[in-house]
Amino acid sequence: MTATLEAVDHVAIAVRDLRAAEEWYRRAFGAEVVHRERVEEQGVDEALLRVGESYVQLLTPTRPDSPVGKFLAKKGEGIHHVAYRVKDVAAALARLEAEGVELIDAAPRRGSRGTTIAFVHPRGALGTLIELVQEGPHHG
Ligand code: CMX
Ligand code: CO
Repeated sequence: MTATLEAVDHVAIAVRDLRAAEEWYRRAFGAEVVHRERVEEQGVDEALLRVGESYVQLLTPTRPDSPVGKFLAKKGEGIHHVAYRVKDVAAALARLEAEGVELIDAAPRRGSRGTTIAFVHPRGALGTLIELVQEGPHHG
């Protein structure tokens, strides 16, 4: 069976104060922000810190009823999701669907940094919210 996952793209951490979190990573590890973006569809402001070939994605909500807003209210700050890099999000989703895995996104959508993404529900994924990330923009 061929492996779908190529790398850990990012580990995402929900935080209340993005600038304070960036500063914490800078002081603790010398980690620098390489990208900042607001993703309105997801209701988040994000900061990406490069860690080798991967990123740490610091996330803070732009509105309380967003996924990260609800997560912070319920669980507080902490790891929100793990994102795996794949060659082809649509193909990975088709495989998951064939395996009967519960998806959040039935089809690929636009992610930050000009990527194409999809989320897998934590309920059917060992309690972990999983994001699949494909380099390159989503068309369609
Ligand atoms: N990790 C693990 N479990 C989670 C979770 C998370 N991040 N968020 C919610 N859950 C669990 C809850 O604990 C709850 O479990 P129980 O049923 O056992 O109590 C269940 O999922 C439902 O939780 P909820 O608080 O009612 O939340 P919703 O169902 O409204 O939303 C989810 C949960 C995962 C469907 C929603 O957060 C989502 O659609 N996420 C995908 C999009 C996203 O996270 N966007 C922000 C990041 C954007 C980016 O990375 O670019
Ligand atoms: Co992410």
